[in-house]
Amino acid sequence: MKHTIATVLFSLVVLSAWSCTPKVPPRFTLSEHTEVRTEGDTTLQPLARYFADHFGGRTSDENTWDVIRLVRDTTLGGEAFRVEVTPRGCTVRGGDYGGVFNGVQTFFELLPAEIYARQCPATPLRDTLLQSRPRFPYRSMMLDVARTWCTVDQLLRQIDLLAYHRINRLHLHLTDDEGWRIEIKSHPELTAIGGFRGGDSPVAPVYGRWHEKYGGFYTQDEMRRVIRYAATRNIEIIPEIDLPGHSRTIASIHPEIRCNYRPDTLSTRGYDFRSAWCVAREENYTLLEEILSEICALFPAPYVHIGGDEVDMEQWLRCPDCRSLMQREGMASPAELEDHFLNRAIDILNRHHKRAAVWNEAVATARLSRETLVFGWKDTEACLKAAADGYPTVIMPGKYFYLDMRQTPHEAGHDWAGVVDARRLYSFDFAREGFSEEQLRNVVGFEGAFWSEAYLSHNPEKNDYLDYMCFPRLTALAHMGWHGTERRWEEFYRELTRTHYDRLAAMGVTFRLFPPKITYRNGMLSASTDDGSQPFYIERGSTEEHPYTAPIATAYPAHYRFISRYKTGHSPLTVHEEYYRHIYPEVTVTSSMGESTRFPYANAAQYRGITRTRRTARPGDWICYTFAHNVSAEEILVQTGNPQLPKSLFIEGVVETSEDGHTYRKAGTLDHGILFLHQPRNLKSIRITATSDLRDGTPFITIEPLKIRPVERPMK
Ligand code: TNX
Repeated sequence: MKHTIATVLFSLVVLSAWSCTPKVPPRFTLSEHTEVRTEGDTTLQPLARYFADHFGGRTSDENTWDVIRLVRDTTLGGEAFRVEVTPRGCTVRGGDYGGVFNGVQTFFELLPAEIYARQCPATPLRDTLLQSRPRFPYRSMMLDVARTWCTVDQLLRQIDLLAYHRINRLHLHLTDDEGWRIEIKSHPELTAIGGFRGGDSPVAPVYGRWHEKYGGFYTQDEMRRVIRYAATRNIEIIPEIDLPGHSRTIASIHPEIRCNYRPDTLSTRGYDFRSAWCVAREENYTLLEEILSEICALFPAPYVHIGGDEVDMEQWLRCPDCRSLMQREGMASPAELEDHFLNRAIDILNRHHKRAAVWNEAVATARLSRETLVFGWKDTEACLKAAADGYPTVIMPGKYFYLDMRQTPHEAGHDWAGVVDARRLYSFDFAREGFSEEQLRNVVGFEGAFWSEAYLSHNPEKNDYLDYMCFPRLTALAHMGWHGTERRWEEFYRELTRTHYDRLAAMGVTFRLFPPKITYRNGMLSASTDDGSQPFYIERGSTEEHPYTAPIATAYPAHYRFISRYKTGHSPLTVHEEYYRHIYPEVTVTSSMGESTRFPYANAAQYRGITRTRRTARPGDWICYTFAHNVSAEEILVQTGNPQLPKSLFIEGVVETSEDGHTYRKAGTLDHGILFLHQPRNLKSIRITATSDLRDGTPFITIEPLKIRPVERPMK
């Protein structure tokens, strides 16, 4: 995986421009008469077809004069290319298949954006010579299909989009606590049962839909089709079987793989949440061999990702068998048990001629072989350490590369790693993050990760949310993977707005635009954009969008929401900051479910964070907020749990309010765990009462701070 640093920054080098002779030279014209030839190199045939399909051209020898030749030229490096356009014909040379493919993508960039919609008009091309090579060999996206399953067609569509960006890896997170998505022929139960959760499945519906059984999986035949489709597009599928933690699905189907003790499941209504494989149980390695041998045979990639992240080692410390294994082997910490387990898995992979890829925790002790590919997700420090320890390292710290993070503070998405928009992602800089030359030599590239526990709340049947979360963040990642991290954002932003947005639109991607800028001065509310998009406004109480053409005279800036649109792209709904002004009146929180010691009531009462109860909810259980002094407000958001991550909330419940703390009046029922109280007046207390069982078996309820907007006064 080593590559020299001399793979320097390159930009696309225009070696010679078109000629400057006075008479207009004849130009090469791409049209349906153009023929793509591979000159007998049959391995390039699928690529020729892919290329020609984009403009309705031919791939057979028909003696036309408009010919594009695809040529493998080993004097160029891996994935490097050279594209030449002359009036007599074009040549796309590549150091290998990937190089020719990258050259084809560069050829697309010479054409109108319609090429991505396969509707390219006949196009005359200037004489051109372009050549380039990637800065990093590993330009990747991770898709978590375990939490939210995607259909085969959705995978193929995603592969197409990645390929247009010269992203060359798709890492599929195939198993997790909430699902098992890949057929294992020797263990059909893994998908037959583990492919679905909720309803009567033994796999608890911790995320997403809890009333219905949800899911799906890929048969090996389907996966072979995906692999082939990806390979034509220079994308290698990296499969991940997450071990030895994140394994609750397989542990629910095969409880015998867990540690040798009975857990206390009193507070979880009998559901066993333990997610780790027992390290000491010898039969576990037989099951592992049966699974991994099929994975090795199915996926042609040299690496199989075996996880290694976020293992709950408490389970091992409570297990008499694991403890005696530690003693026998003189292990000082349970982290060495993880080494032991992963080394056994790596032995299996090696026997099947594969190497292991792991998350950064797995090399915390730095005892795995240096052939192991490390994915540094936790933070930059984890990446620096892995690289310093001599591991080939994929850079993906969450606070830059997690595509499930929200892109402004009020948008959908997680925020545990921060707020990450394309600009933030693009700001990752090796020099500033402290990489030495030696560490940089071990960096193989970047990966953007779309974790999907919240995706199920965003209509995954349509691709809109995935598109919105991926683009243009992956456009930025692809750029860094190809060019390195030295370019200024302003330069890339210009490229984004002038070319990429049109290309994304032609691809049919619902991409994200940056929010319009909202200002309020002298009673006038204005919106502006700098990317050519059109802002619209939506008045309070309405859903209708009106084109914004001039500043709006109003004393209530918080009554307007804005969105900007350009072709298929749109910004988030954006409001003036006044909309987010909250008040924090003194309140106490109580509940019938007891208080967790780690997440006490004070967290919610002091508007600091969430509270957890000591146990899960039964019908009749309640949460009560009591104000020190009666409160009036514009709006109060009452919320249990996080509606995007439907776990640990009241599935169904009523909300009541009281002016004296004794007599209550019903204010409404929860919808996905939340209720807005509009213009409540003179409240002493708010009580939420569960009206149904918590069917997902989570061990606790989360109590959120109230979000209270002050009674409105005109601002001008
Ligand atoms: C951490 S990243 C996880 C995932 C979650 C993700 C949510 C990693 C190796 N583990 O299980 O889906 O955070 O952002």
